[in-house]
Amino acid sequence: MEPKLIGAPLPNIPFEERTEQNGLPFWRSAKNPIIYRNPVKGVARIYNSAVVPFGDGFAAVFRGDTLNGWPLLYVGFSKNGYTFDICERPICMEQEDGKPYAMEYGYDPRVVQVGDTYYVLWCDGLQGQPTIGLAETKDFKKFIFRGHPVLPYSRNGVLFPRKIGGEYVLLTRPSDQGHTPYGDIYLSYSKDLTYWGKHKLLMQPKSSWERLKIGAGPAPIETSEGWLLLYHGVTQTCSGYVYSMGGALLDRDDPSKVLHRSENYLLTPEKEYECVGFVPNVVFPCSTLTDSVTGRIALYYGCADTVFSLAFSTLDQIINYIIGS
Ligand code: BMA
Repeated sequence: MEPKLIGAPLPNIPFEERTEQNGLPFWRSAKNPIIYRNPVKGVARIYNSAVVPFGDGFAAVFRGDTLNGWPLLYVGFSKNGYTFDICERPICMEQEDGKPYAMEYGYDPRVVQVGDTYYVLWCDGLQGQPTIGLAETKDFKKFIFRGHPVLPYSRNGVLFPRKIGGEYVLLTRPSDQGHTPYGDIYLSYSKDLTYWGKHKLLMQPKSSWERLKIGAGPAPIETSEGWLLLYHGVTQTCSGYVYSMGGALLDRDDPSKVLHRSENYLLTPEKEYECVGFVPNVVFPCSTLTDSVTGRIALYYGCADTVFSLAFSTLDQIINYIIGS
């Protein structure tokens, strides 16, 4: 039986036929990078960011680094998934009591749609210390801050796109204050998105390309074979960190069970825009679009902490690779 994507059709998914024959399941867009340096006034670089279906097109929450080097979150809208109208003003959130939420910094956002609500998770500063921020929006104009699910220090907070066994499930990567030289992926559970517990270790680094640390990437994708988790893995070389992408399949009813995990990376820095930039040798996946009719998957990823790109695959190619490698 062909593996199937569980979810809605997305006939306008950005997609291009395979161009690269390198034995890996993903191939890059010929239009990469789709967002280049200095995309709007005041923003030097947009990279690790999330794109979701919205209306008859797409909405995005971008990580944008300002001209003074500070990371903030920005909204964008697109009809085709390639070109975005990006708002020049960073996102201003309000708290549940209507008062403004003073975001110290924000980076590496993920967005997941549950019903008619979009949940945004990002690396937020809690009195200066990095941890996960959670907010909700219905229209990408008004964002309501919903607190910090876990204590500092943590990064790479990613929510599953539906409750599992009556609970929301969150992936995090506990860390430290700086360029954390370690990291495993953990699961936490909540009935109400406010109180989180039952923390469990999900995965630790395994292969050489990810031996330093791993962190969840886009929101897990529900498939007939389990939850497809794409994640980043980091290795250390004598000239710095290298960020690649791995893949695993988790049990649909109990995502703490890893059914399969690829020994080899699914994407690694190869192109000049991935190898050269503000931080060289980084591919950092943060979101996917999926079309359940064709099995097509579009992956958005940041490159070298400088530009934003797209890659493509289909579910069968990814599953065969993860199970076979
Ligand atoms: C991580 C995060 C990412 C970044 C990566 C490489 O710690 O800060 O935003 O892409 O480092 O610099």
